[in-house]
Amino acid sequence: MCFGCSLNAGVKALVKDGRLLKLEADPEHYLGRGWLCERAKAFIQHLYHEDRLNYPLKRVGERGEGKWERISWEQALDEIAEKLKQFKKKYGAETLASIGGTGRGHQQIVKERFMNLFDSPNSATAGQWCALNCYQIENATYGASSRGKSALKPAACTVIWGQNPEASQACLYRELLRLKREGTKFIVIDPKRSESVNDLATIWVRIRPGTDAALALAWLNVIIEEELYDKAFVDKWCYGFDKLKERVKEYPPSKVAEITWVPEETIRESARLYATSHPASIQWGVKCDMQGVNVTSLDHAKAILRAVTGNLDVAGGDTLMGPCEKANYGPVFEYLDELSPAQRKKQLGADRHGLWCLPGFDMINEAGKEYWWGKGNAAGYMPGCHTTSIFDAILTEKPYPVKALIIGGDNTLVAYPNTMHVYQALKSPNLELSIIVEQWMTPTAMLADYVFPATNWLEMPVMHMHTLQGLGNYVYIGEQAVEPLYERKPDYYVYQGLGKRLGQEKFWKETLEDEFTWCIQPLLDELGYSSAVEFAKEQGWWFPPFVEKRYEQINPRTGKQWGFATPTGKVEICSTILEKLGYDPLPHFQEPPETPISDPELAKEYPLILTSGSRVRGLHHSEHRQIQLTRRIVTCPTCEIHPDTARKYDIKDGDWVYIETKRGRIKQKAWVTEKVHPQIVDIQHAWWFPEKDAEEPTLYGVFESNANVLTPDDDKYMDGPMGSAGFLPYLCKIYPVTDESEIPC
Ligand SMILES: Nc1nc2c(c(=O)[nH]1)N[C@H]1C(S)=C(S)[C@@H](COP(=O)(O)OP(=O)(O)OC[C@H]3O[C@@H](n4cnc5c(=O)[nH]c(N)nc54)[C@H](O)[C@@H]3O)O[C@H]1N2
Ligand SMILES: Nc1nc2c(c(=O)[nH]1)N[C@H]1C(S)=C(S)[C@@H](COP(=O)(O)OP(=O)(O)OC[C@H]3O[C@@H](n4cnc5c(=O)[nH]c(N)nc54)[C@H](O)[C@@H]3O)O[C@H]1N2
Ligand SMILES: [Mo]
Repeated sequence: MCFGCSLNAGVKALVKDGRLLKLEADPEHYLGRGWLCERAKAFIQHLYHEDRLNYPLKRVGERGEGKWERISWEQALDEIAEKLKQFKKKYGAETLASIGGTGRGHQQIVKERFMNLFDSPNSATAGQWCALNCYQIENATYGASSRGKSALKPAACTVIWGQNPEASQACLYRELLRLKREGTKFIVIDPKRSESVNDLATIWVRIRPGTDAALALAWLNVIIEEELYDKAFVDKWCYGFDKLKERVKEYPPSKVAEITWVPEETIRESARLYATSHPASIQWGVKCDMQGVNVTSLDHAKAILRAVTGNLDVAGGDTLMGPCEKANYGPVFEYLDELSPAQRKKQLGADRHGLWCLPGFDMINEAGKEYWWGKGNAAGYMPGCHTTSIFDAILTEKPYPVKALIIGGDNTLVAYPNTMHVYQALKSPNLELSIIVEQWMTPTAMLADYVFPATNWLEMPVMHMHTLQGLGNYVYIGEQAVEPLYERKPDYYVYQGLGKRLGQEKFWKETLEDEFTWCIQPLLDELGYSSAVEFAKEQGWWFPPFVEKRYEQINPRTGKQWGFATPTGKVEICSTILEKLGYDPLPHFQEPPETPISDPELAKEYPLILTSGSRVRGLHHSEHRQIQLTRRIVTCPTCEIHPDTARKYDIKDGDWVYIETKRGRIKQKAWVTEKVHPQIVDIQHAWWFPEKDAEEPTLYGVFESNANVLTPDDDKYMDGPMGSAGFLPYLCKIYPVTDESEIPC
């Protein structure tokens, strides 16, 4: 089961005498069906690469100086546990915070368990910038996530919204191409003529970056005005439709055409195509979760679109998943109940971003507790603290100091907005202890005090994070292919090792395999397997039978119709949870804070619109820069510029250019292409250069081409309820790099 991204395609590993010889697609696996992407195949180089971290390291010089001493796991765990014990007594448990990245397996949830048992509410994750926004808002709206597997029946119309699956979901993309051939119509909403626009779009909605919430509201305007909605479903199962009806009057297509750059007729035509096709689905795309101040509104509006058109929980539409009945998932697995009431109140950012933090989570969980078999609702990783509040707390010591930090599976310096802010926090003497669990030395790891070497997915058993966290109703486990090399271990043993030294003995099992077995014990009992490892060998995955329109069925626990796992039992078009938290209960659109419209003065100096982070096939965020096979595909950081714009600024294809915002400047290589709009510059994210000097001031060139040198992280640019970042849109200018010595690679 490949962990190169969170799709987890089926892989066959050929191993001889304990050595991995070959990776190839598993032809029988439902995902990929015999096809494997370039990155997956390259994991053989990842496993044996000479730069992998193999032993625990302790810093002996200054942070960033690159002076390390190799120590044993025992010594590292003993020393850290002792320090944490003292910190807890001296400063309080809340002064330990943790950060995680694109969780793909167990690493995030075991860190969260450790934090709960340590009694700190301050666990943060990259999910803050990613899909967890959508999960949480959908949970608030209809009590589950609508990212179910709807492959059971093809959709008549699929909306690809802020997503380019050609690059980001390569092993599924061929399915979409097949559906297209078989008649599914695609609406692709993207400012750029992406590969997915080219290959799939029946209608390309070429939108101005960051204005999608206005488009969604205009779609609702058309659908309601033209009575294209499902009246029976709305009457029986929706709460607050009348208020929505009033709200969408503020968003007529004529007005929204001006906001979004999408012609009025295209708005109407696309809304009609979506609403009159049955079944229809709206895919998740991360660029909807990155639109700063509009994230909650946009994700809420998309959820409402699914509901009012009658596409919720129907085959081929957007099926609702919920967590896995046969698993001890999420809140149970991470012992959330052990976090004490007094400590819960101290969560960083909860006062400002209530839906993301514990207050919102508690309301969602309360509404879903009985519904989901008494085990509650989960949006994975949740409830997290607000991520950037950690850096503020380190630097300002307000509302209290953060003294210790554990980072696991995350390259914070490149992935999180406002690199300089992250850098200052990680370097700050206020931060007395800094730990990272990593597979490689990275710019972020260079600033840690202790580094633990982590295995990759070939060296450990792997369980899909959806199963573990309660994000999905299925079970999905992959076998270990080889023994861990050197002294690498799965992340589990860091948290278990610390936990055992800090009085958490009874909550940790002997091995990671035992934890997996416990997690899916109810399923194993039913199927007659003795362990998760046996299940992985014999079967690998399990899906519950698909029940269409669960809300109409009778719930055997209550004898009544299931309805939805929300406070009203209905789809909350007007969200009682948002209202209670003091936010607008209905979606709205706000002009993003840094555009030619909201800041015309700044636009005089920075006339172009910046977007960042479109996925590319050869790379996964900041990973794989060391690996020959993948680095050959994407050799250096690249930005996309329209030919007219290139001409205007005297830039030729292949030239290195500066991209500058009011916060800083970076360099990338220009790809002059008509894919992008003349007013937009689209840059790659997460760049650093393992081939460069590790030590400061170079720090692997982390400030040279990294998109997040250009992005801010203060609340002005963030979503209210969720605190999600705006990775777009910003104002920028571009100009050629003239000094050759400035070119980074
Ligand atoms: N190869 C590869 N695959 C990956 C990853 C990777 O790094 N590399 N990362 C994984 C992760 S964690 C994630 S979150 C997913 C994300 O993958 P996707 O959901 O596919 O998202 P992106 O590739 O970020 O962006 C997709 C499209 O959004 C468009 N876009 C930019 N701004 C806007 C806007 O304002 N509105 C709209 N409607 N569209 C806009 C871009 O032009 C781009 O074509 O990919 C996953 N898969
Ligand atoms: N400007 C801009 N910024 C973005 C985005 C964007 O589109 N634009 N996208 C955002 C999104 S959606 C996301 S999800 C984040 C991704 O942010 P990150 O998750 O920080 O990105 P990765 O580069 O995947 O970093 C993962 C790190 O974990 C390590 N790793 C991998 N597997 C394991 C493991 O099993 N254990 C441990 N301990 N370590 C492991 C890798 O070596 C790597 O250094 O970036 C966000 N940042
Ligand atoms: Mo992501």
